Amino acid sequence: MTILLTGFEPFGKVSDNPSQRIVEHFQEVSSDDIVALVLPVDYQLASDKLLPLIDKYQPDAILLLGVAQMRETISLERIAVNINDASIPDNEGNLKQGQHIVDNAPVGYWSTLPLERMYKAIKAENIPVKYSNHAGAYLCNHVMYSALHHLTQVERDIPCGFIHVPDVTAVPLDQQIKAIKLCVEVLSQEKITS
Ligand code: PCA
Repeated sequence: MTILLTGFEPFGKVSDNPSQRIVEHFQEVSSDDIVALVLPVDYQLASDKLLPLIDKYQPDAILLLGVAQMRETISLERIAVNINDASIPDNEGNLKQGQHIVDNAPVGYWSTLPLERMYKAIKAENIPVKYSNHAGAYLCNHVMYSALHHLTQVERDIPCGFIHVPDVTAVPLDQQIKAIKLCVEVLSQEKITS
């Protein structure tokens, strides 16, 4: 079982990105089952880094993480949309507004993660969690859309989706790590039972 787990580097007003800290935790505890890496907050580079890794590792599941600073809970994202549209540029200064991520491609993709089972597992531990209908239109949505589109193109039917974590003042980092561990467990169970 191989799970590809990603987070993001700092950007804009986020000087310390909890999604990066979560990925670093998984790198430190190093498990054969998890390939964990931090993506750049750069539209082009983020997909250029992520998509070849999907082909290289042929993971059984993909769990993409990022921070949504204004939210108060873990957010399980339901849908990725084919648009880059943000009020701030990426870390390379690229400002994208109202642009397709991929031309002539579907308007959106549903997450293929077992969201209900993840929700229940996180809720059972009293960690704040909610469903969210989409991941915004900045880098997080960008990588979620890009990964799901890529999997469709290469005809790989594996669970893939995005989870936003809140600021550590809303949910402490150890609780965030616990929530993501629970999601990894759900994905491992999914593989065993399928
Ligand atoms: N959050 C941003 C991009 C990187 C991150 O961690 C987002 O929600 O799009």
